[in-house]
Amino acid sequence: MKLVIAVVRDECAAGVQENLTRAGFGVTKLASTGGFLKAGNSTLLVGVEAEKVDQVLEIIRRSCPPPERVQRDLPAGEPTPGRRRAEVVVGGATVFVLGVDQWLKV
Ligand code: 2BA
Repeated sequence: MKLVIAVVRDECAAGVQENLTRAGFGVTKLASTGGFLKAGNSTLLVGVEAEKVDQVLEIIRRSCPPPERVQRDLPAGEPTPGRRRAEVVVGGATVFVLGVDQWLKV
């Protein structure tokens, strides 16, 4: 059993969630905030059998616009004091796949 954690842009979160649900996967969407840009994003939790992880990753991949490099205004203060703009990657998804010891409904 695995837990897929995917951080995606808010704009594509609903599409990813819908496509995962249509394909029969359980998904939970959490509102989250990126530490660097301090902007809202979405974190999706998907509990899934190990052999279906690739299917989940493929749905995430095709539901999010591909990553691209853009210039963005940075929020004031740490961790980049004095810097106003930076090149960052937007789009795509940042994905973690974790092993799950137990999956229970109690
Ligand atoms: P943010 O932390 O707001 O980062 C947004 C984008 O800014 C990153 O895109 C990256 O291109 C750039 N960036 C982040 N930290 C940077 C730094 N110290 N110096 C220069 N540029 C930096 P992504 O890498 O695609 O990350 C998108 C979002 O995924 C992140 O939003 C954060 O919410 C999450 N994330 C990324 N890596 C993570 C990690 N190792 N652990 C937990 N969450 C992560």
